[in-house]
Formats: sequence, structure tokens, C-alpha cells
Amino acid sequence: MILLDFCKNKRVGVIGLGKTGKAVVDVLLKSGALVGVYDDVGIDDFKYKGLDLTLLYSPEGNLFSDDWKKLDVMVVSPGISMLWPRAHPAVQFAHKHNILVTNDVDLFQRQVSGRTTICVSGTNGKSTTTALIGHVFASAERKSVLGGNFGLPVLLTPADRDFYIFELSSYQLESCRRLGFDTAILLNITPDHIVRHGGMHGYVEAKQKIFANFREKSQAIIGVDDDYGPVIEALLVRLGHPNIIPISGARVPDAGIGWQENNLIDNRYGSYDFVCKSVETLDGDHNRQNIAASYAACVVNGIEKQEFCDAVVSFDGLPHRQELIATINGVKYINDSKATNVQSTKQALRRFSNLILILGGRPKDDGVEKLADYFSKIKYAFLIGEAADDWYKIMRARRVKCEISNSLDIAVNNAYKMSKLLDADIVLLSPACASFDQFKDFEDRGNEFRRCVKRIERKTYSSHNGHKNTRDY
Ligand code: UMA
Ligand code: ADP
Repeated sequence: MILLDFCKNKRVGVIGLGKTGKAVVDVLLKSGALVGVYDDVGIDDFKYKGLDLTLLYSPEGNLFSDDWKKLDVMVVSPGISMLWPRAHPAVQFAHKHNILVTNDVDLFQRQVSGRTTICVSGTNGKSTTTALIGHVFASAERKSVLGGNFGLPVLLTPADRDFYIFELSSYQLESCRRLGFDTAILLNITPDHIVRHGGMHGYVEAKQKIFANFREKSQAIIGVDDDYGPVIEALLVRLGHPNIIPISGARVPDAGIGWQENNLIDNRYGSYDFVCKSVETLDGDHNRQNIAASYAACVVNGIEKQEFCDAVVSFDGLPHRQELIATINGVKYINDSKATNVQSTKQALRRFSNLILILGGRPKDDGVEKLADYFSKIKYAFLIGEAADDWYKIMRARRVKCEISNSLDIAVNNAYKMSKLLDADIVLLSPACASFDQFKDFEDRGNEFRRCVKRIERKTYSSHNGHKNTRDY
């Protein structure tokens, strides 16, 4: 836990009492601050209940009691809107009364100095890259910890680490003020969270904040495989950023790190230096982008090339990201539940062919037509969730054979039958949608897929007594 000395005796309002808010409150109380909390759905956790009455919350929803005006600072959770579609009332109030609005990442940055922060953002690949960097640092026996959007709120990380490796979402970056991370990585930008950021412009602006307030030793690692990366790189050059490393999953950028066929190449100094071969567990251009970014972050922070290569081969990948669950009668069942937008599903469709696809859920900003280039790879599709009706019409119009399933369970069972009929190689759950219409989160959805597949696997092999799946693709 990171205690915040500078918050002693300060009056701090914490908005949103989820994972982040609770961590902030716990840390603030231990740091001697006077804390009040507010959450739109009320506070039922007994541990925090007393706090709402002391400062901020009244049962009548009287958000704007005079006590609020006495706040020194307001700390918002990532889910609290700063601006779009409209600023949360608490934020509006703070602005009106000149109360500083900040977040837990800022508090961390102010307290912790002399340690290295390595921060990862991007539309897709954040968690994989964060986990891979963490794996390399742990394998190389550096004192490090993972946190942020990855799961552990930044203030709950241990205070004694040399390297803090944080995944940061656009939500977190939006409310950051201090910034100035030692190593900042922006993997890629494609449309996502558009409503929350008031359009693509706001989303890009939030993402590129990861490079703000750079210093002489700051390292900027920027993915240049999409339309926005090269523009941001050029902007950083213009602003005089001292250390910019372009990275790619598909080519070797000038003065950067990338791939020539299956070889990871370090071209930072203008000559090709072979680093390592690609690995089975992190297949596809998208993962190559993640590996290139991870290598860049490791090498600029003192990890030897050999230490990186040794560690990368033992990285298993994360669950719910193109994860092989089972091979049943030669058909591979892949869980890509974390594909919550069209761009991430595109990566799976690039990689796999001759497949039965399960997709749908709560649609985001891009529609299924953006996957049209890959429709010919889909032998049959099962559509679930809120997107099902619209996407069914679009896919049928493009001659993709498909049907709507009322639940994931039904979709998986039918996909199993269909895979036999159509001689498919892969059953892929890659929804291209958020999960919240039918599940608690993407993990819940992926776990349900796993349960359904395992049930089929048990039935198949108990009746056939045949032999079973392997972990290999
Ligand atoms: N709340 C309000 N009013 C609002 C919005 C939220 O009162 O307008 C309250 C909710 O009632 C709830 C609390 O705020 O009690 C939830 O706060 P939150 O939405 O900020 O979520 P946390 O539980 O604090 O978790 C956050 C991240 N969640 C989001 O950004 C939505 C977690 O990322 C992160 O792991 C955690 O902080 C620790 O840092 C999850 C996520 O879904 C994985 N992230 C999004 C993504 O990856 O796409 C951005
Ligand atoms: P994030 O944390 O940004 O959501 P994850 O590593 O959890 O990223 O991966 C989410 C989804 O995106 C998975 O379906 C995964 O296969 C896909 N993905 C992973 N890395 C990339 C990348 N660099 N570009 C595009 N898609 C990716």
C-alpha cells in the first residue's frame, strides 16, 4: 500500500466506491486524511457507510451540501465522467468551487518518486503487454509489480518496488493531471469508448496524454501500425520528446523495433539487430506488436536482450485472449471473450480460418460490417446478446450463414454440432462486443464459454473413451 503523506489532515472527497474508490479511501484513512465518499448507487458496504455521512452524501441525494465546498481535493474513479457525455455532477460541483479534481494515479505519482513507472495504454493489447513486461521483469528478478486497469489499484501496490508497471485506460488517463511517466507505451488506437470521450478526437486526446509532461529521461514507445500512431509520433518529434521508439507488429520501423518475418529486430540505432524469434503462444501481428513494445520497455529499463528472450518463451498468455480451451474431435475451441470491440475480433479472424464464430453482446462504436473482409472465413456464425438482431441482418445480407442464439450455452452446443456437419477446424468465441447485457464482465462470459466447452468435452470423451486435447495450436 502506498501511504500518502501529503494528504495528512486534508479533506478529500472520493467519488465512486468500486475497486479504485475503496482502495483510495483505505489509503487515505491510513494516511490521516479526512475522507468523505459518494457513489451514485449508494453505499451499502458497512466499512464505508459511516464516511458518506461525515462529509458528502445525504440520503436525499443532496449532493451539494456545504460540506462539499470544504474539500481540498476530489478523487474520481475511472468510471466517473470528466466531460462526456456530460461531466458527473460531482465534477461539475468541484469545478464550480475550484476544488482540484484528481485520480489515484496522480496521487501515486506525487507520493512515489525515484522509482520507475512503466505505463501501457492503447485500444487493444494493454493487458497482454502489461503482463508480458511484468513476466520478463519477474523472470529477470527485478523488483516490480503490476497494477492499474490490469486489476490491482495503483495505491494498493507494495511501496518497496523499483518498477511499477501499470496498465492505464483512457478513462484513467483522462482524469490524470501530473503524468510524466518514465516509460510510456501507446500500442494502437482504433475506435472505442467514443461516447465517454465525446468522439474519436476526445478518445485520441485521452490516450496520447500518456506521453505528456515528459522529461529528459522519459521513453515514448509508440505503435505505428494504425492511422493515429504515426501522427502522434510526429507530434512528439515536434514537441522535442527526447527518446521516441516506434514499434510495429508487421515491419521494422526506422529507428525502431519490429518484425522481419518471424524475427524481432531492434533497429533503434539504424542497423538490424536480431533479438528473438516469434513464439507460438503469442501468435499474430497483434501479439507481435505487444512483444515489440514489451521488448522496447524492457531494454530501455536495463533488461538484457538474453533475459528478455529467455522470459518471453515461458509466457503463457492471458486467459480470455485467444485462449485454447479444448480440442474436441480435432476442433479447437478458442475463448477470446476479451475481444470486446471489432478491432480485437479482427485479430482473431486474421489468425484463424474455417471457423464457427460466436459473437455479439452489447455493441460498441463499430459495427460487424467492419469484419466483412473476413466473412469468407466464417463457415457459420451464432449471434448472441443485444447486437444479435441487427448483426444477423447485416451478416445474412453478406451471405454469411448464421443464426441467433438466446444464450451462450445454446450457441456453444449448436456450434459443436455445426462444427461436425461443416467440418470446421475452430469454434471461436470472439464477441466484438461488451458483455454487460448478459454477463457480469468479459471474464464471466469467458468462464461460461469454458464451462460449456468442458461439459461437451466430458460428454464426448466419456462416451467415446477416445483421447483428448492438447495445449498446442
Ligand atoms: N460510479 C458512480 N457514478 C458513475 C460511474 C460509476 O457512482 O457515473 C460508481 C459505481 O456505482 C461503482 C463505482 O463507481 O460503485 C465503480 O467505479 P469504476 O467504474 O471507476 O470501476 P472500479 O471498480 O473502480 O474499477 C476501475 C476500472 N474500471 C473502469 O474503468 C470501468 C477497472 O478496469 C480497473 O481494474 C480498476 O479500476 C482498478 O484500477 C476494468 C475495466 O473494465 C477492467 N476497464 C475498462 C476497460 O478495460 O475497457 C476501462
Ligand atoms: P486490452 O487490455 O487492451 O483489452 P488484451 O491484451 O486484454 O487488451 O486483449 C484484448 C483483445 O484484443 C483480445 O481479443 C486480444 O486477442 C486482442 N489483442 C491483443 N493485443 C492486441 C493488439 N496489439 N492489437 C489488436 N488486438 C489485440
